[in-house]
Amino acid sequence: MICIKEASFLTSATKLSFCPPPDVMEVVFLGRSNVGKSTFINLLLEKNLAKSSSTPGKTQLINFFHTIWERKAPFMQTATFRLIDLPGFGYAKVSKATKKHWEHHLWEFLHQRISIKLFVHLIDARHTNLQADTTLQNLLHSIARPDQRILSVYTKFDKLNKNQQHIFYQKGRVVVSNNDKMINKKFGGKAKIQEMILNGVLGIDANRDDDTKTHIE
Ligand SMILES: Nc1nc2c(ncn2[C@@H]2O[C@H](COP(=O)(O)OP(=O)(O)OP(=O)(O)O)[C@@H](O)[C@H]2O)c(=O)[nH]1
Ligand SMILES: [Mg+2]
Repeated sequence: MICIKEASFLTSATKLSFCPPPDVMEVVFLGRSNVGKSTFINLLLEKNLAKSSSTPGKTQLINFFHTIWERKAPFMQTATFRLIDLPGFGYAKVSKATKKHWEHHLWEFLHQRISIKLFVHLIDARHTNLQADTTLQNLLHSIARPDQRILSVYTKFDKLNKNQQHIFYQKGRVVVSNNDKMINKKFGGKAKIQEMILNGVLGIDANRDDDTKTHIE
């Protein structure tokens, strides 16, 4: 059982040089625009901190949130880390040059930021084979250091029919229905996702015998 002891907005940055010093562990949320990054952060933190919108391109800055998480069982453990909400990629209503500039900027950010312990890649459960997601996945695997973890989370699970949902369960994928303010009970609910995030930050690896450990890709 995890308790979010503190969760607050820290700062926004327009570029790498404006980010706070990388002196605290961080989790970064990545994915296409409108996939549900900001909504997912709010769900995890049980608070409306990250701005979400039905219009793609809502998040335009690198937003940092300060958090303190506490695990009560099987032993007491407290962890302080930041969550980073990024603008989505693939947002069409900006110029190609702006897009290119941002992608370069993002790549630089992900590669150089030594405080990142966990990359959370959000993928729309209805569109699992998009080139943009494959490219990001490959990129993350190519840059991840041994102390960094990658977790794929499939959003908008509520939009799938029962048969489609069954396939996700069979594959053991991490699924969420952000809009319900809950994560499917059959999957393990919000508590399980919070466990995965905390384990990922702390570098506790997957173990098939214990389904509260992070599924590392
Ligand atoms: N049905 C459903 N809607 C969702 C889910 N997650 C997010 N949404 C909705 O999708 C829209 C986009 O959510 P955001 O959290 O703003 O998405 P984002 O990835 O932060 O978008 P950008 O900031 O543009 O990159 C909002 O209208 C959310 O309510 C989900 O799991 N299911
Ligand atoms: Mg957002």
